[in-house]
Order: sequence, then structure tokens, then C-alpha cells
Amino acid sequence: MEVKNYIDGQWVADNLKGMPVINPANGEQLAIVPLSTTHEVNEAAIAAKRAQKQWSQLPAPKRADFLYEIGFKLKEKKEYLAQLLTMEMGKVIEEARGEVQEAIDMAFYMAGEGRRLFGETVPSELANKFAMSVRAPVGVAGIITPWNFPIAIASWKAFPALICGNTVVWKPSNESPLMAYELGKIFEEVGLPNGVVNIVFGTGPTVGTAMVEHPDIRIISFTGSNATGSKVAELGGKLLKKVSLELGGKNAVIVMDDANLELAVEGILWSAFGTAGQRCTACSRVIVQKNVKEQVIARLLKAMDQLTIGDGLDPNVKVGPVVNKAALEKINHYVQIGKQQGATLLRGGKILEKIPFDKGFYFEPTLFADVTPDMIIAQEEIFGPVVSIIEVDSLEQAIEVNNGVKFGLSSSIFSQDVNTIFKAQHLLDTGIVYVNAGTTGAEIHLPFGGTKGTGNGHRDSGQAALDVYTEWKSIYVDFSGKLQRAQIDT
Ligand code: UN1
Repeated sequence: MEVKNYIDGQWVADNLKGMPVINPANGEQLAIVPLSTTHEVNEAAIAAKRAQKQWSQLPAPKRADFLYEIGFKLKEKKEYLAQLLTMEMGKVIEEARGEVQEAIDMAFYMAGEGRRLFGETVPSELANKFAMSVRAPVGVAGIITPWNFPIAIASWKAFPALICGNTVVWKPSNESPLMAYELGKIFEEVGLPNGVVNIVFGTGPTVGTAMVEHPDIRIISFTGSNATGSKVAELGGKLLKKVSLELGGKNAVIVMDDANLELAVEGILWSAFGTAGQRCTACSRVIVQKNVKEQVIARLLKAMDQLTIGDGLDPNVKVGPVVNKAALEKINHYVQIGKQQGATLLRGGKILEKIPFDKGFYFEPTLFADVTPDMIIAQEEIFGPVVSIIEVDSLEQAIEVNNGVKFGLSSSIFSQDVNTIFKAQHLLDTGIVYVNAGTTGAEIHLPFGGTKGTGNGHRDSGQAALDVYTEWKSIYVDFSGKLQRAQIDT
């Protein structure tokens, strides 16, 4: 398969260098992805700018019609897309289906916004004067999406951008270009006008930077690493662009003495080892109250021993490969640091190198105990199937440990006590809090994002996404027939 750029309604990739796309489960080459230059970014931005005039003038319910059609197509192709998604980035097929469903949900949710996009009407302080606010598109939106949720996160960004009247230049990750390619084909099939969405494949330093620098791209929405995110913010900030960032996490499940331990362990397992731990929302710390620590560990180990590792296309497999060799090495590096700093390795901790794992990128589900809150493995994002057990005495201490990291994406507490639960949800400093569920599983109609180092105050998803892709316009209509001076002639 040869993946091409989609610019102004044409599939193009002439004279561009290509890069192989590898199935992380078995090392097979799936496709070649073009490595575009600033030239392609410029072409895409010009096309998007040209298309934006007409697109924004189309009534929002008509823009919504395209999103409904996109949703129907995604539904029709759900199984095909899910299989391809598993092949290109490794998550197990059940989760891949869930991810495509997330994109379907977002298409229909944002299509519904076509008949809402609420602004405000307020009384004016002056007689015979009308005051209201409406949402106006920002213009051309540049979206930069990661490989771990290649179709869901693209939908979180592109669909609200479109319904709000923006056009899009999209740089997908080089690790997961096939979802972008397929989504591009869907845009074409539903007859989205040329230039409304443009897809440019390539590297962050070249394509990403050119997007942030391009004068016609007025907003950048980025999901990815903190290192890249802060570069985007720096450059975008200097150019006075709107920049929406969704970065790392160091998410914890808190298990209190009174928790349903069976449920807690299920929640930990699902949120720690789902997508092989490569979610921003993955649980990588278990903060457990002293009295139940040994029980939690024993149950976790038993459950971990039953996890089948392998190619995610096999429906019995629960943990797939990680995305590539560099990811394997990074995870391994953190495991070595954990050991050096005195954490006790209870399970896993190794790269799987023997047949049938030798051609892919597999890391054993890993559990550390005796981890203290300040250890590197309890502070930095590992982005792999590695969990650390941290013991605490009280709820207060649990919250302190939870909040004592630079990130603030997701947190979770297992308890049966209403006071404990409400106190925790109030004090946990994260953008998402789960009660009696793991740290993953966000639904598309609530804001998604986090505090502190997880971002810069913006949110994907829900109504909050509309704030990213619109400017507020306040409109005053004076029908008094005379000059009325606000704050003076009252
Ligand atoms: C991510 O972790 O990068 O809540 C996105 C979840 C998914 C989305 C995760 N719905 O885990």
C-alpha cells in the first residue's frame, strides 16, 4: 500500500521520500508513508484557506450533514478499520473496535452541534439595545495527532474543527498513517469539498514545525509528548497563535481499605495493560492503603499471570505489542532505573525476544512494589505496561501522592464510602477523575484533558472542544436610533 498526501481533494506524493510502516506485532511492512516537505504544508494551507471561506458560509446544519455521512461510513467500515488499526499500531482488536466507535460517537455528537453551537443572549444595560455572542470559526486549524489513538484523537480534533466552520491541515503520526489514509478516503467518499481537510504526512520537525509557523494556520491542536508540546507552545505563542495541547500523564488508581478489591484489580489491569500501557490515561501507579496492600498485590499477580500476550488480531490476546523498537528500549530503560533505585520487581520487566515474539515489539506486563513517590518510575511517563505499587496510610496521603507529579490527566479511587469518594473527587488535581473504575474510558461528550504539565488549559472533546475551534464574537445591536454610551448613559 502506498499512502499519499491528500491536498485540495487530490491524492499526491510525487517525488517524496518514503518511510516504511511496520506492523509491530510481526515486523511486516504494511505501507510506505511519504515524508513531506514545507512545500506540501504550504500547498495544504493555501488550499485550506481558500476552502475555508465557502465552508464557513455553509450553514452549520449543512456542515453537519457531512459529519453524519462520515459517521455512517465509519460505522459501515468499523470492522475493517479496527483490523487495520490493530495491524498498524498493535492494540488488541477489541480495543481497536472501541476506538473506531469513539470516532463514530464523535462524528454524530459534533454533527448534532450543527443545530446547537450555542452562544449567549443577554439583556443590554441600555434601552432598545440587543446583546449577544456567537461562535465564529478561527480559520484554518492545524491538527497534529499521535499513533496511540490514531482515529479517535483525529476525530476529537477534526470533527469539532469542521462543525465550527474551520478547515483543517492534518499531520498524522508516521507510525499510524493508515487510519489517516482511510479517514481521508471517507472524506472523499462523502464529497467533502476540496481543501476542507488536507492530510500531510511527514516528520514533526519538518511538517509539524512548518504548520506551526505557517501564517495561514491560526490554531494548532497537538496531542503528544511534553517535549514536543512545549516546543509547539513556544513557537505558536511567539506567533500569537491559539495552541491547544494534550500531553502526558502519570495516572494513579487509589485503592482504599474498604474497596471492592476484585473490582479494583480488574480496573487496574484494564487501565494499566490496555493498549499495552500506551495511553495518556494509562494507570502507571497504584496507591494502596497499607492494610490491603498484600491482598491487592497477590490478586494483581494472579490476574497478570493470566494475561495472554501476542498479536492483537488474535481475539484471545489481552496485551499486544508496543509501537516500535524505540518504545521497547525506553520502557526497558525505565525498568532498569526502577531496579537501580531499589524498587522490587515482582513480575515481568523484560523484552520478549524468543519465538513467537522475536519479530515484533513485546514487553512483559511489569509490576514493581516498594516504590516511593519520588522514584523516577513513579514520576515520569513510561508509556508502556509498567505499574508501580506505592503504599500509603491514609486518604490524605493518597491524595498527596496522587497530586505529587508534574502531570494531571486522570485519577481513580476505589472505595465504598461516600465521604471518602466525594472528598477525593474534590481534592484530586487531575482533569478526569474516576470512582470505582480504572483511569481510562473517557466518553466523547465530556471534556478530555488535564491540569499542570498535561496541557495548557484547553480540552479536547465535549462542549469544551468548541472553545478551541471558535472565537467568541460579541454583537451589540442598538435600535434606539440615537447614540447610547455604555457605562455613561445608563
Ligand atoms: C489517550 O490516552 O491518549 O479514555 C486517549 C481513554 C480513551 C482515550 C485515551 N477513551 O482511555
